Amino acid sequence: MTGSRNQPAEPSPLEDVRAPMPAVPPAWEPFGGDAAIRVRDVRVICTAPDQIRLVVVKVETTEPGLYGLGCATFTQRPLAVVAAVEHYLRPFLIGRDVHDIEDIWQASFVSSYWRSGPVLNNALSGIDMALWDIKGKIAGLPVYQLLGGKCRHSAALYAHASGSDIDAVEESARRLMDQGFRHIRCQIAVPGFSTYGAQIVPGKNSGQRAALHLDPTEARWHPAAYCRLVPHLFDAMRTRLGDEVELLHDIHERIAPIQAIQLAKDLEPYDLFFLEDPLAPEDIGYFPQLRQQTSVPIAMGELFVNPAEYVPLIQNRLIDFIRVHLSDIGGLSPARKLAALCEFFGVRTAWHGPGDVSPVGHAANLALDLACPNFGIQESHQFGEATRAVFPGCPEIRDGSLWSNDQPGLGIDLDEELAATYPFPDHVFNGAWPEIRQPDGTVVKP
Ligand code: GCO
Ligand code: MG
Repeated sequence: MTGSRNQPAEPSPLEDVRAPMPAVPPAWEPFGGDAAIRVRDVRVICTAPDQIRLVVVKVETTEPGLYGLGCATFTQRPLAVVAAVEHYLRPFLIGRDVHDIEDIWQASFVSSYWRSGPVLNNALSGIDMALWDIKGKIAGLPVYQLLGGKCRHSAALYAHASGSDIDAVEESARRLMDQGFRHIRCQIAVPGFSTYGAQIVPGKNSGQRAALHLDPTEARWHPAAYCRLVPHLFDAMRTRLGDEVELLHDIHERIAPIQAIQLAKDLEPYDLFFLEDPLAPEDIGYFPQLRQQTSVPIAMGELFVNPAEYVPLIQNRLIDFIRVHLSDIGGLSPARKLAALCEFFGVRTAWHGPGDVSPVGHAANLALDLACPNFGIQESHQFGEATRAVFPGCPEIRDGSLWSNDQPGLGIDLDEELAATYPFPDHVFNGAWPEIRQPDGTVVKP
């Protein structure tokens, strides 16, 4: 706009816009100087040595022979994670300085605008853990040293006892106690129903059954029979196994919130180490009521994918153990912050560690277990020989504890040639979580 004839002309905003722009330096260039070690390529390796579909990301660097491995296993939707890494993260990350773990995580996280969720978090985890592995290799130090060093020599484990009746669960628990385990998760089959964690019949698709901890050919479920049976199981276990063993149970979000509150109260006399996933992630609003009504220690969170789910439970002191699945929250970087947050609220760690966490993911769990003062317990999985051969350096179970080697990085490798001989199996349900329904046909949560 020009001024009136009697006033000096004011500069027009439009003219400003049309004026040549001064040269602006680009907002950002990849960090690191000429000597930086950069991401040369990102590859995804899919393998199922024990019939469980595992996804591992390999970040290759400009330094010959230097690479890192990260767990990106989302066994029910593995190919979606592969696509997220190959189509989106790989081109986004090639050329970046491998040292910039935090910056790479933050930039990748927001680059999809819509964020979190198991697919994108697993993809991010594959990259993130691999970068920690690389940083350790460059430093010549195990990752637990980068995280502050050891607080303990090994991580106490809990193992899974299960059976078709109380005697069978006792026998299964005693076998584990004989192997040195002092923390035993007890799960019992409810006759005629597909109960989470119940005895798995070996045979066809046994790997998938091992991953899902249930028999996918039995598709019915009713919560009332389960809620009646479980207190009897723990009454018997406490009487028969004595007071020295720690007992745990996983509800696996199978029952209504008010049933979970009642079951927690019914289990109080048996002095559980923890009661796991009493509520589905959709029902976390019930935690204050649960907490007010029972002193049973609560472990929660293997299904969480977003800080908005877990931060309030910690901040309000509503749980005792945080149990997230590292790759499902985005990897080691968010998990180490979460562990530190938990420390200030008296919450202990119990990272999710089933067979559908790859040995690389177990190595990342273990790095945190060793370095965090507020470690609580680690879930164990006894990998089969085939998986151990594909992943040299897999953490070792001895005397009911998990032991790390002292190799730099995560201390674990992947034999790609051998991995390629174990392609993904064709599972029933394509490996997805099977539909379990109440007798009237209503779908139930896992
Ligand atoms: C556990 C879990 C697992 C999950 C499995 C889903 O506590 O170990 O509940 O068994 O069911 O990881 O794929
Ligand atoms: Mg569980």
